[in-house]
Amino acid sequence: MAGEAQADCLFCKIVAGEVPATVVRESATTVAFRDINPQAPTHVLVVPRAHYPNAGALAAADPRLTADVLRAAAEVAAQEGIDGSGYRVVLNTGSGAGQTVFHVHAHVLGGRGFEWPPG
Ligand code: D5M
Repeated sequence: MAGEAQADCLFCKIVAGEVPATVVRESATTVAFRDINPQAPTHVLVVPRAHYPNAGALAAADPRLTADVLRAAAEVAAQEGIDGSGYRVVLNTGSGAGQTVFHVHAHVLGGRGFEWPPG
């Protein structure tokens, strides 16, 4: 069923508390935790508790939950104090774009300058 936890999914295991993570914010529908390999002074991942493989699948199945993830990203940025200077929200989609974990996650990056286009 859409959104159901996947036994082999790392982020489902973090959501379930089966794999440890440094959780910085939680809601009824989302969990935010620090990236294990930070690419900026602040690097937090926001995931929906429900399992969807990528942003497109999430948006197609559950627009409200998609909004929850984006709102949580903004709340994390404010909580981390990076909203004033600007921050980046990244949703890598597909292995060619660098997605390595196929449970949708929004990277919230800040605390340094960013270039455009991204690498
Ligand atoms: O991003 C996947 C991200 O997930 C990548 O930046 C590393 C991070 N990661 C991998 N394992 C963990 C654990 N166990 N805790 C926290 N963060 C983790 P992608 O866009 O798929 O490349």
